[in-house]
Amino acid sequence: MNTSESARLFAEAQQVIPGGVNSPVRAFRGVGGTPRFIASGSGAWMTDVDGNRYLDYVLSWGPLALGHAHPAVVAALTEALQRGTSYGAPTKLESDLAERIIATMPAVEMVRFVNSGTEATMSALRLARAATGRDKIVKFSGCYHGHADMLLVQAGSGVATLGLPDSPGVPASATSNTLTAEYNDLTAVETLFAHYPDQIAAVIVEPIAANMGFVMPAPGFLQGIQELCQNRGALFILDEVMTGFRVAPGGAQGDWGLDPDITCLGKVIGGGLPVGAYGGKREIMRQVAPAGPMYQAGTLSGNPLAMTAGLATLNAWFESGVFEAVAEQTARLATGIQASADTAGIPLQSGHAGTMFGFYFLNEPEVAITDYATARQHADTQRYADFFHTMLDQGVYFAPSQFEAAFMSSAHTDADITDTIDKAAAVMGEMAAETAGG
Ligand code: KE4
Repeated sequence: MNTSESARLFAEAQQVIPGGVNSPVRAFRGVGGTPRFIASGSGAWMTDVDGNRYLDYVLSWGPLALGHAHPAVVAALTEALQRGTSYGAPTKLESDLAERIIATMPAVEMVRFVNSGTEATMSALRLARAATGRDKIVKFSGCYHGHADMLLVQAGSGVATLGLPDSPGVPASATSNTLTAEYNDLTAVETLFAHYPDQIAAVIVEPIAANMGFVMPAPGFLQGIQELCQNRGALFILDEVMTGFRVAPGGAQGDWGLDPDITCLGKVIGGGLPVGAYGGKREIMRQVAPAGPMYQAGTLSGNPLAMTAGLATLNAWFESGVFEAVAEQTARLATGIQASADTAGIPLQSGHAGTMFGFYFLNEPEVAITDYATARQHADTQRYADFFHTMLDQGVYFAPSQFEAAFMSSAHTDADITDTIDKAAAVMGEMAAETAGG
């Protein structure tokens, strides 16, 4: 596959942008090789600057539920653009999208829009601290909630991909109130509450740990956190930036009967434009300025183009049968990849929920990845990298990191899924032959 233009542009970009990218995981450091510079996207496909086409299972890390350049999104944005790009004043669009989210997410009664998932979680934690008068927060190793100082502790996603020991530049004072536990370890959370009585403002958790790969919550884990928070006077913050509208139309909270005090959203609700949101119980959200004293602001928050793209995306996403069809495709692909590995005798652990999925190549059979410690211990990152590049060279684009999830769109076809499974089965077969050959 010719990638000379990507290589040239990457060399140029590294002279003017740190690492040549504007978000670390894009640099392919988790898998090696040259990141592909993308020229365009259409439907389920992207085309790079060398003219290579890729079936896209990253979908901008989740936002593109409808795939690239969906006609309804393009038409809505084209029309909105004629009226300008930003007003710095309220618009009906913001209320429309807020009402759409409130109508769908059971625990959300009021919403504030921001410009990224990072802003959403950072603001949610400030709100929890304001609402409780407490300072400590609990997060889970390997979970990623954006790059706010207090959350860059044992973070997932790009931090995990690069194997960074957290981040320089984050002063101890910024993380001294951040407590961590292993994902799926409810006892550890109970211990923290016992050790820090009346000091924990909130527990923030991803409903699915999809920034360390793809780890499902153990039965009772999320409900247990919710009950602990309720009983100990802390707020339960569900970070649905990735899972919201992807795990189920009403998010993980809708599907799994959760009742978080605050929900963080992003990605799909912006349809590929910069957006984030935090929302929750009315009496909590009313503490946010200017209704209340907790300050948070943003020049482009609720931007009319982002609101337009989000509304157009959710309108199409909620058309009858669309979500269910994409969820079926997701299940077929995830189970197809698993079956291919099982047939070839390649140790692999896959998971899927709604329209998102993931898989780990394992460094030994019969082990289970249930948290960040076991992910670091048992994920075979070299084999993932080999799989990634072999598939990429055949025009299939998975995440350039073992510690990321994958996504499906309504633009992917049955033939796309079948072709991906066939290609994956061939790669697994080659891996098995190499292993047998010594
Ligand atoms: P952003 O600030 O990147 O919009 O959102 C941060 C965030 C918060 N919460 C969850 C659960 C998230 O998954 C994210 C961001 N996700 C990563 C992908 N794993 C963003 C990709 C990137 O950093 O380039």
